[in-house]
Amino acid sequence: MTFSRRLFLQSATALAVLPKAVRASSTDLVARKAIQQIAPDGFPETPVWSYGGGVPGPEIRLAQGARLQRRLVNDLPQPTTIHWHGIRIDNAMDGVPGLTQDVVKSGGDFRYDFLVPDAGTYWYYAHNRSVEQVARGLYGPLIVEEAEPLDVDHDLTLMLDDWRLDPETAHIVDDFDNGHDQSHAGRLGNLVSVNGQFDPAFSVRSRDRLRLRLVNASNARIYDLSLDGLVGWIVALDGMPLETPMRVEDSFPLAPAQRADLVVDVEAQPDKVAGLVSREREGAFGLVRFAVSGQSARTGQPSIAPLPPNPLPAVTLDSAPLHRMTLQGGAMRWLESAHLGETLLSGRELVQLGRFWALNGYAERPQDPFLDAQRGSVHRIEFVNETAFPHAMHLHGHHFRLILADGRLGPWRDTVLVERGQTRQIALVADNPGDWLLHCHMLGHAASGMMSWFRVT
Ligand SMILES: [Cu+2]
Repeated sequence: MTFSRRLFLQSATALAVLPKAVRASSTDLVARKAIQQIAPDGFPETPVWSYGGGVPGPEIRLAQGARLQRRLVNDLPQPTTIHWHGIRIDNAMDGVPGLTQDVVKSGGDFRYDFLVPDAGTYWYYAHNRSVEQVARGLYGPLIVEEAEPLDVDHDLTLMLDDWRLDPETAHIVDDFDNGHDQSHAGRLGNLVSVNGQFDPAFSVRSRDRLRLRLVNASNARIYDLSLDGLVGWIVALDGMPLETPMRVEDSFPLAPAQRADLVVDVEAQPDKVAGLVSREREGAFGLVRFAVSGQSARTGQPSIAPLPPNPLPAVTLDSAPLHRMTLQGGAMRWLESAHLGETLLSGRELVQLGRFWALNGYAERPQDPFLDAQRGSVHRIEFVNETAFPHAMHLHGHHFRLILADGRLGPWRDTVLVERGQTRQIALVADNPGDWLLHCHMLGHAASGMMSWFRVT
């Protein structure tokens, strides 16, 4: 038996209860082993690694500008840390081992304590041996609320994950360092879950208005999302409001670590099912179902107001220097050579060490920063993808603006998808002091060479 998605789609699970916004009362996040039903009913349960006993970990919700305090307690057999993705955070709280903190050893703990300046949809996850720890389930949502809540009937956080499960035992296949995955598209799985469940369903009314907070927690899968029986707008990307909400006409990509906030109206009639669908090369598959019963008195609106802006810096490109970062290596474009520290190694030697990728000729985080920026200075970074695969490039501690093909400034993001053969420019205001990681968010790529960093002083 294989875990075909079609099979999974036929074995529908029970209607899920709409989650209430749980305000975690405890200030501890305990990283520990747990058991969870990830595969459809009838399959065995899956041993996972979790924050607090479930995948995803508890939804942390707080007001914009509030202070987040959580003690990470490590009850796992491996050292770990937590990274708070997309938060323009105090550098010491960024959770990067060897750059901003020491690993938290088994039995140890660490107190995270920082302010959240921006409203939006963020997430947290393990940043030590992420290729294994995130694949085992160490992630959760972090929601920073706007001062005025949106007028919606349901505010739903939907965390997408892609699991590689043994079809007989439903155990996670533990080949995290598989060289074929790492040198190709990364670790792709055979079961997609939403909020740690296969094919969950939510109960809604026709004409209900929903806010969907989509988070891609997958190691490597890029979703191509479209709506079925729903109409609506993207109102924020990577947490940051769009100046003009974008109508969802067709499909839109969601790369690893990226988020999209949607406001959608349920167009499907009572007794029908609406849904969120991913259209990928192998075919389309449903991620979430919305079972429609009854009708709301709402009337659809032709447009929607933007979310209030976050306190982001102004971007002036006039004299901004350009820094090129070349993405190199991987299958079909194998590295001829690259540096590990001071040493230049041949492609063959690098492959033997499990290094398949390089950023500007370095197959690991280099000694010197890619960019040494004066606080407040503006920079253009140009990602040149010379590889045969897409990469989701993520900068820590900052959001940046995409520079569109015609030179205008595009949306704010913290993770940019650079397709194979593509060149993409971003504009960065380096206004957050510290040492910040810059890496590919296909976690197997990061583990096998695609890591760099920049410094702001
Ligand atoms: Cu990559």
